[in-house]
Amino acid sequence: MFTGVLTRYKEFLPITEDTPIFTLGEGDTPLVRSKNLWKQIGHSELYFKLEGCNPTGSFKDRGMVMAVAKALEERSSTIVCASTGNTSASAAAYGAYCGLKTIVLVPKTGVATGKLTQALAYGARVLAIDGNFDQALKLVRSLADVQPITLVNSINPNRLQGQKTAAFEIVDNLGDAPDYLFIPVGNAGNITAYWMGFREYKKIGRAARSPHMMGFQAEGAAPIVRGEIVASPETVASALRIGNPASWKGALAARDESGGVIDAVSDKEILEAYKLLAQFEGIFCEPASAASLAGLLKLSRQGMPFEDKRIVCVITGTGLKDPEIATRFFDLPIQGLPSDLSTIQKAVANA
Ligand code: AN7
Repeated sequence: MFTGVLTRYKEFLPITEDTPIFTLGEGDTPLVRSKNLWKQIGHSELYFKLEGCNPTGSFKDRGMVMAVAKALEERSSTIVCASTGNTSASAAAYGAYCGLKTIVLVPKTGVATGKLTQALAYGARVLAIDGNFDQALKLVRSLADVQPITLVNSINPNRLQGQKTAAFEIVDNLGDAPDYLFIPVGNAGNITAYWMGFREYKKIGRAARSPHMMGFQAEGAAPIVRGEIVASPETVASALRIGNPASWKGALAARDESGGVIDAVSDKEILEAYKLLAQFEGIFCEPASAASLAGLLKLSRQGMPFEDKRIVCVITGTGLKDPEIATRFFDLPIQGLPSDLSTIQKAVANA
């Protein structure tokens, strides 16, 4: 039976007798075996963890359910976050469910339409600032310091606690950790959370090993790869437009402790992977999510051997979040035709 992450992984989470337990259906997302692309990647045993199947369409829900449960426990009445989009959609949904006032700060330009629409639909106050994500995060941090508001960005440790459950699920599904975990990196919360999850499971013997953590930033927003803050992060993957990640140190620790890498992929590589996922695996994700597969393809082409290796690519959010990018990039040839059988027959024959 479906339980949600708070119930399923209660013993691993900061849950007390006073923590309310609820779920909007987050977690227990599919781990789908690659049908076609594994052949291009050194005949690996390749899986995709479909985090777009969470209730608001991204992995953020795992952390949000925990952060909002703790906010309720602390009798908070307002939650706030900065976001490139998905965090705001998730905060707005959980805030609505719990009767909390939700305030989200987003960059005025570049947030995917679907994400903004979600925040508005769930009834959040959306404040669009004349600045980027990093500036928005700085503002909400200051705000939460001076007002009785709960910050639900991933600097709230409850967020990472909830998000680590995705690593638990992978091990529970596969019977052990994979050899490699490929994951997009923006604010670096998710890679930090996965690493925490894998480490915890190994420590108690539920996993015999832990994976190499392979994090990928977008080239125009790759502060960790470059070793310096990026003042104006730019990439087609709007979710990853982050120039000063809050969990920078967590990402470095995940890389170094696991023998992994943090590398960058270009917009071209991201869009290529985005298309391959849709057209060879039937997985429509948002561009940011394709950074994991783009990273894997890049390393594979550079000659890294993956034969028989068990690999999981985390697909962090659904493609429906960003219909404009899809329409622009896929350049969909929609054929307008009269409602006439012989015309349709000809079109079908030529398809
Ligand atoms: C689809 O919503 O930062 O490295 O404000 O939406 O944990 O930040 C989103 C990030 C990957 C990067 N994939 O994860 C936000 C936000 C998708 C995302 C990331 C994001 P982190």
